Amino acid sequence: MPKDKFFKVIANKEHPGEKLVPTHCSYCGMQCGMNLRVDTGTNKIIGVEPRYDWPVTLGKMCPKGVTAYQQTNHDDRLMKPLIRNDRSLRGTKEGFREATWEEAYDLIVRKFQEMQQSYGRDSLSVFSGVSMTNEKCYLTGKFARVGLQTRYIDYNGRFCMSSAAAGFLRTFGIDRGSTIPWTDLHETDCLFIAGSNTAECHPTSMFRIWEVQNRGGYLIVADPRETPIARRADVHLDLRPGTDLALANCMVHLLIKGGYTDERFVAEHTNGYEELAELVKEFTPEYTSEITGVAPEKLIRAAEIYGKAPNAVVMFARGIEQQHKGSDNVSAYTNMCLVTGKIGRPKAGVATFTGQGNGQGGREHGQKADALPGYRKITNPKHVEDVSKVWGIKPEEMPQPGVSAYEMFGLMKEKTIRGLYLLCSNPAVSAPNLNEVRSALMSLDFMVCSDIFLSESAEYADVVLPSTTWSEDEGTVTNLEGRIIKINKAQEPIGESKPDWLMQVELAERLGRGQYFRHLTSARAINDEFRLASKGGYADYYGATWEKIEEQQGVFWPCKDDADKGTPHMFLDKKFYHPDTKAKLCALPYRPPAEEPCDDYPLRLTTGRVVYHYLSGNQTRRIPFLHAMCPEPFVEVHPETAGKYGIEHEEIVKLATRRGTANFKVKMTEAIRPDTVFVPYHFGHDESVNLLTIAALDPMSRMPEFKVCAVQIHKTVHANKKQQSQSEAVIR
Ligand SMILES: Nc1nc2c(c(=O)[nH]1)N[C@H]1C(S)=C(S)[C@@H](COP(=O)(O)OP(=O)(O)OC[C@H]3O[C@@H](n4cnc5c(=O)[nH]c(N)nc54)[C@H](O)[C@@H]3O)O[C@H]1N2
Ligand SMILES: Nc1nc2c(c(=O)[nH]1)N[C@H]1C(S)=C(S)[C@@H](COP(=O)(O)OP(=O)(O)OC[C@H]3O[C@@H](n4cnc5c(=O)[nH]c(N)nc54)[C@H](O)[C@@H]3O)O[C@H]1N2
Ligand code: SF4
Ligand SMILES: [Mo]
Repeated sequence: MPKDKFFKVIANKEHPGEKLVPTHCSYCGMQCGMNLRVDTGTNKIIGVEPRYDWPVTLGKMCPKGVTAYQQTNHDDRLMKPLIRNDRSLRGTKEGFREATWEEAYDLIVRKFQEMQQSYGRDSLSVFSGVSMTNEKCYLTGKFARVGLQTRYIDYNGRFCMSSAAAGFLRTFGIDRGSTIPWTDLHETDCLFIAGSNTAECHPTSMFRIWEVQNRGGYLIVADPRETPIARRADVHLDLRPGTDLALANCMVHLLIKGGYTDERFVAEHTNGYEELAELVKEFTPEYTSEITGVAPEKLIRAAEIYGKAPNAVVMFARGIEQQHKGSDNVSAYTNMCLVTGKIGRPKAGVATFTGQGNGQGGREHGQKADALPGYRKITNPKHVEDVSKVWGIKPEEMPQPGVSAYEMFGLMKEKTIRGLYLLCSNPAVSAPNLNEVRSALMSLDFMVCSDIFLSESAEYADVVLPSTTWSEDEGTVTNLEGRIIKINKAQEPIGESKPDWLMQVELAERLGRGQYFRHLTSARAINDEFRLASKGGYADYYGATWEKIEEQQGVFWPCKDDADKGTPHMFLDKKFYHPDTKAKLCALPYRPPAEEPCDDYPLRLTTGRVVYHYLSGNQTRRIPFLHAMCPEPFVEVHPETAGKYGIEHEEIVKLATRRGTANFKVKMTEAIRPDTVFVPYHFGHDESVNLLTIAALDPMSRMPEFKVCAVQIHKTVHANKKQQSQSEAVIR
């Protein structure tokens, strides 16, 4: 396809009567390139084909991506607003009636105004998500602060990218998820990957990872489970969940001991080396082995490989980040790049596997409790002034910072927060310690939920608003590299569904705040304002126009103006974003997980994903192929552990923590440590593993410790017949 046709609709010559709309997948941060196939008679999406011309993924897609199009015209789509007429049925699918948009808006506006009059502006809250475009994420932040005038807004990235963000901000003074473009990855000499199940969660990165090994390079993987990448790794560091900080400190210990440090780089471009060198002295392979359970020889071999590699990339994901010391883990692993000087040049650096499609852009433009567009701080008077100017408000009208996602539920329970506008997230499945979260949702006076399907969280709502899918609207998304890309509209919104930005503009009008929103009549108009609002911030998108995105196959931020082509490689000039331009080496003492195993709760529970489902599963559980491949959750148990408890493969067991219990079918596997069990979290109601997880929060990032808590495992008599018979189906 000629480049100038990059995101223009093209005729499908192979299938007359069809057109192809170039866009990207709705799901993960890879944002694989795809063409949506649209029937030109009905103007409906009917299929998909990969886009070979997309440089990041080169025509690769995973099972979720090839079926993503089936969401758009799915029978379960919400077509009209719903109003709850029976509050006693909250927490169930029952008790709703269909309504017109006017009725729904009237009710929302009346309730919101009543609550704010009686209990103050901050009695309302907004909880959002980053499966939305930058334009929607930006507008949601503005809608909370200017439309609703509340301080309480936070989002699901708090459960996802917040530790990476906090760690990178501390180390570099800026938080761009990858310091290099993905197109460099396969050319490096060593990949050190910690806490990422890349093959299942970012599958279209795999061809680059295998290519490193095919070229004679090395792969080191740190994961308690033998995931597909761990299986093929040159060294698998099979650590106990929650012990990464010791492992990372040990790597730095061994890099110093082996003489692999770059003294000149350390002296000229970093601070804190002396303190770090002192701290890591203690982390000998033997001592670290006691904490992590990883054999000392493996630790030594891993450090040697990384140390000797001319170029290397340290990569990580939620395995290390979803801990109550996740941001310390991020800074500690990043120390490896800094002490060896393997950063600030092509093919070397650090990257986190950003989770959601717009996990990067969505965290930069003001959905966080303390952040404003362009990664500005709501506590910085200059930043507030800059953004207030763009928004047309007085700086003193800017609300104060709010609290983090999980903490909002605490405020709901104590009735400080009384109303919730939830969009693009399903916390009744995905938040930790669900018994608490579900009772917080029950305690609300009034709740609005905008979604494409009736989610488990929508079951708690008083009004449900039907939103459009990604394929029925346009805008930009920032992928896991930091590359801003364009999502294109392939069909008109189904039924009466509307894009979230339009709901907010219309609600603002009815709330008497129309003057700040009514000029925003399209995604394009929002993009213009949002680029301006980001101008001069750390995450400067001002120069990333839609035209430039098309011309260059995406634009890497920062991109300051028209002449700026963007920044694929970070720190090429060895200047970091702290005032003295130096990166900070962080000396971070080891701390155990918030909840260690004990006699009563003897095992470690960790949670995560499978390739067939996405997050809370509200989208993927409805796709027939994905459901058939993985119809229910399971618990991975090592045969040795199973033997100890007299448990068999495919038997239903009960898991119990200090917070709750849930039953799962056993998947017996040697690919997990005997002291650890694993459950994927994509399922709702009593199948949610989050009934068990702990909400211990990282003090810096406020990330909950999804990745480790203490658990009991019990044999069950097959009392639950229904579940037993359902469980005949295949597990993965
Ligand atoms: N198929 C699929 N792909 C996805 C998603 C999805 O839901 N499904 N979600 C997207 C999103 S939003 C995200 S955030 C990413 C998540 O991507 P990942 O972080 O790769 O996924 P997880 O399965 O949560 O966890 C990764 C690994 O961490 C390991 N782990 C657990 N505890 C520890 C620990 O203490 N230390 C270390 N080093 N490792 C540990 C687990 O065994 C697991 O293999 O995936 C994205 N892609
Ligand atoms: N135990 C455990 N829990 C976890 C994790 C873990 O590893 N273990 N991981 C955490 C992580 S990394 C994440 S990212 C969170 C994610 O958790 P959630 O935020 O719950 O993620 P989703 O399932 O993507 O929820 C998005 C919802 O919005 C809907 N939706 C999709 N597109 C749109 C749109 O354009 N507009 C609107 N209004 N709605 C839309 C979807 O149907 C879905 O119901 O889960 C976290 N929870
Ligand atoms: S790897 Fe991620 S973006 Fe690519 S097709 Fe799969 S879910 Fe979609
Ligand atoms: Mo995530």
